[in-house]
Amino acid sequence: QGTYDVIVVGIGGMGSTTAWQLARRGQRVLGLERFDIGHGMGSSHGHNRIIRRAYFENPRYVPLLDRAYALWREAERAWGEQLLFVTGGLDAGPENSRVVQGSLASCREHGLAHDVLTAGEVARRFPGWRLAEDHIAVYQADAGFVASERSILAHVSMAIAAGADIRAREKVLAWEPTATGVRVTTERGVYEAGRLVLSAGAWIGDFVPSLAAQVVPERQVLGWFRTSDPSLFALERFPVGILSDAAGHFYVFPQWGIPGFKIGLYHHLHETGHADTLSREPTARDEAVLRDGVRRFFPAADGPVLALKACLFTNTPDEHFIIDRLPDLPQVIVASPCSGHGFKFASVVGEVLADLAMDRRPAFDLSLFALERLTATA
Ligand code: PYC
Repeated sequence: QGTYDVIVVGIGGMGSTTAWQLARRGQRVLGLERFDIGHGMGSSHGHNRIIRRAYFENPRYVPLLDRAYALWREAERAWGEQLLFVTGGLDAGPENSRVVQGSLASCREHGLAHDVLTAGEVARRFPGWRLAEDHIAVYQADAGFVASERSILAHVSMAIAAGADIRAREKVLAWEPTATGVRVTTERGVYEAGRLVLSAGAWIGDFVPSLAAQVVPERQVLGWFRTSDPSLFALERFPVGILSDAAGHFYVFPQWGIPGFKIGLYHHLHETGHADTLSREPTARDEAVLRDGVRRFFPAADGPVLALKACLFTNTPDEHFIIDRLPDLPQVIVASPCSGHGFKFASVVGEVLADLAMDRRPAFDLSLFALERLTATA
């Protein structure tokens, strides 16, 4: 029913930016989304996601972050709406924690401006935060958040305006290689293209069965809590942050979008399964897990719950991304499992995937995200 240069499967965070980057370069793009554009079944809903440059996970992400920041600003100029909000950010916890030491390592390796603050200094500068006495924090002024839901809508709109053929509520049933590229069969039609980008998030294992055992969808819950003093949680006074605790890593946001202070806990209740069957219905237990962090570290936000939303992580064994071509089928590019920390990179990943789909060499070292590292240990 149609022939394209590139088919993008999954029009969420990564797929929407990829479709835009390809369409603005004049590529004939088909974007296929199984749910609605801007849906609540995947990994990007709940309004916003943290962006931070002092990347505790690995300093090798920092060059990508530099480009991600620039591309978020470029998308804002093209679209005419703010997508990136700078609030400052704290990476906090015991001095020897991975969050603090990893953040400092990225600062040192890349010469990032930062302050190291004691718990008392954090409380004085940012009174919504109450760290434990033995905690310290790395403060980075240009951290903040990206408006994730708004970004998907903006990029899809810009992709369509640039000529992309975006179709939602169209589930992909199968794909197969052809002599010239790929054929994709959906519930509504059959399409061919030279290249295929699989950015299907938590469903990636359905499209690349050889990866299914290695990429694990996990249920994650976000909570919004009413505060006793909203001014403590305003954008200008409350930095985003990651807080290392015995319970795991809490991550927090100032009040924006849904009223209330927003908090999540990485790997929440460690509930894994297939993306179709993991519950998106929040429970009282979900609320209790988050409220425990609120009470201990953000006591002025211990008011009634205002919203709870379940979304999905897609975890690799080492929690680094997958961005690569399939080894035997180089016309097929996989970019999905972001292990819960991917959205901030969507702007640059869209550029990288467009480069790969157009056989251009991306400007970054992508070896951290290579498929080979997973198959080598399988
Ligand atoms: O990458 O900042 C992050 C993040 C917070 C929660 C999950 N990921």
